[in-house]
Amino acid sequence: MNVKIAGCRLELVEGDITELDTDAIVNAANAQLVLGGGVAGAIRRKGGPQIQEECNQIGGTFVGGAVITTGGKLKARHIIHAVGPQLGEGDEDEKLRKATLNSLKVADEHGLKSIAFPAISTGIFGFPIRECAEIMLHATAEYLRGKTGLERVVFCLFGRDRFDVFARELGRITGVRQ
Ligand code: AR6
Repeated sequence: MNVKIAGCRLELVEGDITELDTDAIVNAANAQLVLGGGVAGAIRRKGGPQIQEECNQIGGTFVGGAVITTGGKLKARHIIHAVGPQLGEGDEDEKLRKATLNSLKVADEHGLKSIAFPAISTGIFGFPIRECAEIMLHATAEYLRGKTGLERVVFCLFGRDRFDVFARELGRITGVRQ
């Protein structure tokens, strides 16, 4: 599913984010920047040890923050490590919104043209998928209506069910149905 928002293509795909060749892929990180399971585990396995070493140099960031490393051996040249909230810690919606906006900002600051997001916080961190879709898609649409050099933003969803939730939510926001 594809829509245009202020000249930028916003795309939904189903699959493994570590296979994508966007300028950056976003890692669903923790505040310590220790690559654990889920998306982070796939990045660690396919990208090689260099990514964790770069994370160790940075040391960590706040919940809602985003930092950048190289993509190691991955097709994507950069990884943007975005820290989403854990369900139950408080102020989750705003933290997820900030994690999305800060990732887009970091991409722009580095002159990147394309970025791919997973559904941050909806795996090990336990945040509900529908609310995630609403928050991340709204934040992205809002960001793209401002000044940006981004040409393509992808949401890469693991499994048909999660893809369908994002597709419904994107349809609701843009009025486009597919
Ligand atoms: N490609 C795309 N999406 C994926 C992939 C993949 N390869 N693998 C999982 N997902 P999670 P979180 C989906 O757990 O909830 C780690 O230990 C998954 O189905 O990766 O933010 C980190 O180090 C779910 O919908 O991230 C942190 O400590 C979504 O990606 C913590 O988990 C996010 O799941 C972060 O937890």
